[in-house]
Amino acid sequence: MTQNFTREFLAHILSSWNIDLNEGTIAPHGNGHINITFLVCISEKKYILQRINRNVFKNPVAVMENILRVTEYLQEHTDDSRRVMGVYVACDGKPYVVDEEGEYWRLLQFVEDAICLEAPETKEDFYQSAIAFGRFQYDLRDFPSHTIVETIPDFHNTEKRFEAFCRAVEEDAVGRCESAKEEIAFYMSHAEFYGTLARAHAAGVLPLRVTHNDTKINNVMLDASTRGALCVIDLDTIMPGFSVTDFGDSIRFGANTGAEDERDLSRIDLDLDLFETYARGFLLGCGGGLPAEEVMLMPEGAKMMTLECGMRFLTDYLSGDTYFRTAYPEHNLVRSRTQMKLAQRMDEEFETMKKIIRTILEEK
Ligand code: GN1
Ligand code: MG
Repeated sequence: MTQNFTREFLAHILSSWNIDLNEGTIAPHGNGHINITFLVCISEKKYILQRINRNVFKNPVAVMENILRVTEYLQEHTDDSRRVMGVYVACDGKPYVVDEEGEYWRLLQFVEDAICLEAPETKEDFYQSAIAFGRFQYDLRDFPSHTIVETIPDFHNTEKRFEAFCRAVEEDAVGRCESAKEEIAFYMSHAEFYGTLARAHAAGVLPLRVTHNDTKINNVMLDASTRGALCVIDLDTIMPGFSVTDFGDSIRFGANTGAEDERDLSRIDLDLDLFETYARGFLLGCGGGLPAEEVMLMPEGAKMMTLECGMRFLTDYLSGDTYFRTAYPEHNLVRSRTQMKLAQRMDEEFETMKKIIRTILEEK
């Protein structure tokens, strides 16, 4: 997995797209937990170069085929090149390049005059990100979902995530269970809740749609001058899924008053004003296309994504940090604690969240 990213090596990779780094610059870019990202500048032209994480994406070819299919579909439905982060096809016609070590690389369009935020700076920023994700959902409403490969099976199957978590606790592979007793007990105590969305799906209330599945605000580009919604990025996890988990993951990340890896839990809270703001933007972006009984499950979606993500961080901590990129040994434990605090606040405010959604629906 470890590769030496010398300039010569990266220049060699870029040559597969017929790009000459000779006079250009290349530097690490962004804050993703999974792939490795570089910004390439050649004269005035910029590109995003990424190495795909093969530990996470076992079938990188399918990931790229999904992305190519979806971006081409979206491009056909818009005249604005900044509305879609397109993929560059390499000289051999493929949307990726494989290096000598079998690692997969891709080159993406750089969206000009756009910004990407780690947290909303204003309520309007969050509202715009909601419009972007809602619109993404809406734009793909007629996309043939059966042509999308499920590149990470059961990605948001929280019951399966819980099983994996229980196995990690049982195995205690690196002897860390003792240091996470309270957190383990918390995620165990919600066992009954994890099947809620699957049950709603089985009951016909929650259909499978084409969803993004990683709807953090840092996966949205906003116009740098107007700060209006431009496009959604990081399309690795486009798969069939539920609208309310796309909604919920945005709340988990963006309606938290603190960062995902904040150590001071007194800074973590659920901002109900941001919750409402996002709900309004998302529903507007969706073009009123979601039935009321589906929309009413948005609070469940928010709580599910928070518990699931917290459980995933904790599973990774207990397994020795093999999945998410970490900066220090307890990083994943710290992340699982912020999610725990946020989920506790969601438990307390659950009826308020329900009421907010009901009110928005009644206004229509
Ligand atoms: C990962 O790559 P990034 O940072 O956008 C993860 C998401 C998690 C998120 C938590 C493929 O997303 O599922 O919610 O970290 N992506 C994958 O910050 O596992
Ligand atoms: Mg990302």
